[in-house]
Amino acid sequence: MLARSAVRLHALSAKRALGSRLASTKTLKETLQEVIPAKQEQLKKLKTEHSQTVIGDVKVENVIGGMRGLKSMLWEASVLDPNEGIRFHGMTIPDCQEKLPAAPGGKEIIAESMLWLLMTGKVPTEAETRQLSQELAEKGDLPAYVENLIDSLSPSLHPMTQLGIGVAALNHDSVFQKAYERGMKKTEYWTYALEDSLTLIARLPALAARIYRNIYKPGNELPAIDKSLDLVGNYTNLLGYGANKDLTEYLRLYISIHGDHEGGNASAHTAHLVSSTLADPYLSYSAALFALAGPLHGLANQEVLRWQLAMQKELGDNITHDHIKEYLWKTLKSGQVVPGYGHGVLRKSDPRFIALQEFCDSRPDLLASSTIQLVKKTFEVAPGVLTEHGKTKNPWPNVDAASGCVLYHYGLTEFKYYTVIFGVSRALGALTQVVWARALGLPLERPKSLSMDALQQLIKV
Ligand code: AMX
Repeated sequence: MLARSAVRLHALSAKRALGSRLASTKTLKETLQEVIPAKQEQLKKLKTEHSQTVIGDVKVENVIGGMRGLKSMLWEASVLDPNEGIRFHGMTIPDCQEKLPAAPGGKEIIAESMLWLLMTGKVPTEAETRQLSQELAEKGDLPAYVENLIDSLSPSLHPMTQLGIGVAALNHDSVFQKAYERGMKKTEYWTYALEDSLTLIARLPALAARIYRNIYKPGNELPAIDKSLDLVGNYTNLLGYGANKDLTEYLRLYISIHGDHEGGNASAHTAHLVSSTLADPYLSYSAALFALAGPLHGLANQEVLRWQLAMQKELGDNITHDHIKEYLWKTLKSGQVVPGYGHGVLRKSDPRFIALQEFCDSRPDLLASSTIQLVKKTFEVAPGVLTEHGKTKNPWPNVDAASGCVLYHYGLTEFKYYTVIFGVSRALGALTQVVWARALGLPLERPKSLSMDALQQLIKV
């Protein structure tokens, strides 16, 4: 009964959304409906004609080395080149900056235009982008049961733990889950996965901002979702920084270019693995957030700032390159990693780091900031020190070498919160994959594991 009424509600709300849109503008769902058949056909051809074609070897180092470099997952939205960095459906970050629509009055890419590109492989028009913003804003309010749940959590609970809990609880309203219980057809899976994914993305700003308010600004009133704003415009507003147009533009850029980084990174892979069990998008993305909460992954942006502030505290003002060099060696000799440097795949400076540096270079206040200057100075020294240290395969900065420091400059100084912003961003790519995995009918993930004895047996052969 409950299942049927939820599904009816889903159909009704879709109809209502369709009714209020511009008649000539296609929705994201309609555009996906057009592009899915060709991709299904492409996969069918790959399966029938090339299932047995060898594209690589499995070495012992892959098995004991965290599966690095093993080509073993289908991921459509983006591909990471070790030297060139990320490409979203073939488009580099500068391509996206040139072609994807910005917010009215803004210059930077917005989450909606990036989401459209990731989902469909197409550059959205201005009208399509605005319509998606409107659709997300209309779905953006948090249900009362999630507000109550988040308000009941201890403010000492890490913001990422709270975010994961909130996202998992949103599955109370999962239309995918309800339709599955009702017995939907496999061909319908992706439509319900899309509906849940859009609702989740839409609700993330209100959820993430509520966590911020509860922990850092208790007693502050949370504004209502502004139906005329884009997703990140609303997020900054809810965080209480809406008046800072530069911070809003920074977050638009950061959230868009950080939205997907192919499939093998721990959070994206987790979402894909969990959703392959046909767990709904909320549960799948909640699991991903707990992978993101690890210091070798998403927590790095908080760690970079902690590391940099400790350096500033120890060395005072007027920090020279030699001071930084010494501090880097001290970090390395104490057995710690230098946060913000190195990468599992990249072998050059991360183009996302470069895009954030360019953002800083275009604003005098950021150029004059001692925090941002220290990021730059560290970048001038760290690759040399890490190369001399000789362990990391990539001595160059990743996106997190800069990301938190810009937030800090703009007054968003609660760095334990930074990974939550990463979590809002990565939903774009991870949920795109959840939708496509259902559209393509990808199976349950189940790689083969081996014990050391079993591995040795194989080596003997
Ligand atoms: N500082 C010191 N040592 C480093 C290092 C760094 N920044 N990066 C890698 N190394 C070390 C590794 O710890 C490893 O040492 P070990 O042999 O004693 O275990 C060795 O170099 C080889 O590692 P690698 O193959 O170059 O890297 P990886 O694929 O195993 O790990 C990453 C990649 C990102 C976890 C690692 O470079 C690191 O820990 N960087 C610092 C943390 C960080 O910035 N993470 C953010 C990543 C981006 C993101 O998810 N946001």
